[in-house]
Amino acid sequence: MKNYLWLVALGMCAGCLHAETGREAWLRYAPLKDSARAQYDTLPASIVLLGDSAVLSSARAEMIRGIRGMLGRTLRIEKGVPGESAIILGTMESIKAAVPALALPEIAQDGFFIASVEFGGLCHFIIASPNDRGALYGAFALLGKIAREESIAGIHEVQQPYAPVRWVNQWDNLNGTIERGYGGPSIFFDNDTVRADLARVGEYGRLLASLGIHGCTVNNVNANPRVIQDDFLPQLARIADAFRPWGVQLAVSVDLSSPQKTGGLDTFDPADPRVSAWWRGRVEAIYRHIPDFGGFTVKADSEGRLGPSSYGRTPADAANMLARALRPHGGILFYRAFVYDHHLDWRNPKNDRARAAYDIFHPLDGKFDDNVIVQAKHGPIDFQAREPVSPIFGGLRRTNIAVELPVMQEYTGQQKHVCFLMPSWKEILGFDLQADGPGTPVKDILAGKSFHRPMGGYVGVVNVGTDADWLGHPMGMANLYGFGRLAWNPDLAAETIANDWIRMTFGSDPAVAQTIASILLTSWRTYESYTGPLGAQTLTDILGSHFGPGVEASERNGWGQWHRADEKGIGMDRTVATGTGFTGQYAPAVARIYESLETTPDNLVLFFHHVPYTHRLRSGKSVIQHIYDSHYEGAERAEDYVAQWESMKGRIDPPLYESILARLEFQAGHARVWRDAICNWFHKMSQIPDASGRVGNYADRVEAEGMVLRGYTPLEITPWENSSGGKGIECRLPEGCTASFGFDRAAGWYDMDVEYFDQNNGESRFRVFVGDQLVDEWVALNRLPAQKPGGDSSTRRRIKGLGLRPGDRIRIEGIPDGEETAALDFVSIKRK
Ligand code: GCW
Repeated sequence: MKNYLWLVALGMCAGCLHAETGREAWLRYAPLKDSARAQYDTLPASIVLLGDSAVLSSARAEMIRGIRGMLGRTLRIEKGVPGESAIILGTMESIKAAVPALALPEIAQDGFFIASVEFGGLCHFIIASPNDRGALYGAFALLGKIAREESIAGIHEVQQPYAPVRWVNQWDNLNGTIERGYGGPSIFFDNDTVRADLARVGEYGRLLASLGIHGCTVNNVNANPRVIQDDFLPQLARIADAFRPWGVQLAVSVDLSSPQKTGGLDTFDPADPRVSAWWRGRVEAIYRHIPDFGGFTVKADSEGRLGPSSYGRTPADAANMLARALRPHGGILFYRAFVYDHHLDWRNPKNDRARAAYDIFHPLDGKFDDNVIVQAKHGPIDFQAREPVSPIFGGLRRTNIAVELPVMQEYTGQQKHVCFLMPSWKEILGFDLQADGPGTPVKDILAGKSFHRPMGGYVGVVNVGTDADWLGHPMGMANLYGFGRLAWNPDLAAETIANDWIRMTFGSDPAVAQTIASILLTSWRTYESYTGPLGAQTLTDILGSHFGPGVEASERNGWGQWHRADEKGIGMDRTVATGTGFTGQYAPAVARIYESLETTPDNLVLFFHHVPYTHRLRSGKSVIQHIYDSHYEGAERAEDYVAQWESMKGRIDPPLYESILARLEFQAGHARVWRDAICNWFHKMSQIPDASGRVGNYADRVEAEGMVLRGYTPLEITPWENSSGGKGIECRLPEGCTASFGFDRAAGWYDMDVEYFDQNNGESRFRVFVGDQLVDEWVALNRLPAQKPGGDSSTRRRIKGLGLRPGDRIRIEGIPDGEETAALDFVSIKRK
């Protein structure tokens, strides 16, 4: 008995030790199976580091950690090249000095050379780079190959980054919240100070380094001026210290009005010498604390942020003033092209927010200093599920430029929905802007190749938080991994990236790999199809959370995310001939495609043209039928992800399996909320029926407001389309309320969905009874961006396999909590 208990305890403990939280992400270094391990038997037993920087030491430590984890061997540290085979790690220069006979290739900064070479009659492994962090990247690359069980026999490989700049931004506020962050509070800040414990910052630096990312702007672009005040600098220096061993440079976002807000000046005019002197002083102070400081990111004249326009100056005036302060220290200035007027008059059909970046920045081309990078979102609006590539990338030939990509899925499901963005980013990076005829794809412009620029590249907005899995959804990390891989090599296929990520995160079970790949690789189009169709943008509540449906939220206000849907038709006319003229910002060959309704691809037709609902797409379908069909197909695919995942039971670490299952179930339910909101809105507006008869017909549903209510009271939901029938019910009695109805269909097995509203300002409890029997109970605990019943909070609880008979009474008990009223929308009962 005793022994038995002991065994159970041991089993449980081993389980705890190996429970997957997602914190290790793709750097788990899980032990390989014996069969896979054998191919690495020839790997040397010792490691030599030629050099002693912190970054090189990380490379050696990482090699030891990875080999120990995956192969169960501890590499022996040697001081000089030993008389036996060794892994030799260092800069090209140091390796050449130690082994002059060795021929090494020419490699760009951050690139590396991994080779098994023979000298002195021994077979060694070389990892060499022109710079320290390149050697670290080489170490990660070699370990990645082993983790993916790839052969390294006779390896002789050079890898170089496609673009010189590969950074990330975090939108963390100093109070510890994160703007558009969905993975918990900040790992950097809390309560207006830098956190005492920066362990997660070091771990984040390691993840970034493993992808070749070398810079991180840590605070919100809506910047708090305090971040560069004297008393904050020693704190910032601690963050830089945590990043440094991983070759990640620290940068901060600055508020351009700081000289006036906190600097004691009566102006922040970039042309005023007192202002530039103030900034020079700040920059010098920063570099005294952080000698390898990376630079500044600037958001100005945008969404209420002050900027150079206050003084009639241009973004170039402001950018250069800051860049000149940074230049003597080697710093870079990222100036965001997200500059637009959010008080546009929507009544004027010629107004168009999409034009803003090009209209403002194109005339300034050639006026930015060489250590300025203009940082532009990938599309002309804002991280929508689909947009055309921003014409700004073809419009700046004498300016460094970087693309800003949303790793955090602000407009693509906020990591509550799986939405793997590589297929989207591949389209963007591969898109040929034809600046000089064919041959200027975005990836080449960013790399500086097209227009011979010294700098340029990639900035991912990531917003990791303190959640164990960093982003709030284990699958969300595939976007960070993919961002880094594409920034390094935009020619990688989305499939390769997905497969590599899966292997490193979930192991080598081929069935697991196939299932997850099939979910990931279809997920962006799935999300697009149940949210914003045909380039109409995400159709979310743009005035609030950017999460649930909000068809009209973008219309008739100054934000300019209009899609101009009315009784007759939908879409923005952005043509030169009759619209806003936006298409004219592209080079003629591209402009021609978008200018004509006939040649514009269906998936962007509503971005460029206003058409009647009856307009026939190139696919042959009418616009309205496409809207209906795509939403039904998308919601069905989301449902299918649940089934696909369920077939993985037993093959994945149980807690991880369950947590992903819960998220996929939420997604499938929320996809249905999206489907119904969008379809019903367009149905009502257009008065055109769905050819398949689905829209508006929900035979399996019982509306909550139609049930027998005790305590519950009916509730109008706004906007109406975000709930079934425009209404729900709420309970304001602390002791709880009930809603019940009789089941009158044939006896059999059924699945029952209870659609309820889960807000973040309370934890209501629900219990469901069939007759007197309790069949399910739960607490509304999901972390959703919602404070009222509606499209952001609508959540499905699926109770599977209920045996029901005619005459059964089904009763739901709700107990409210806090501001949350245990609100219900409907119950749907479907035959199994
Ligand atoms: O889409 C908007 C977001 C803002 C964000 C802004 C930007 C940081 O809603 O939260 O502000 O984009 O990119 O500056």
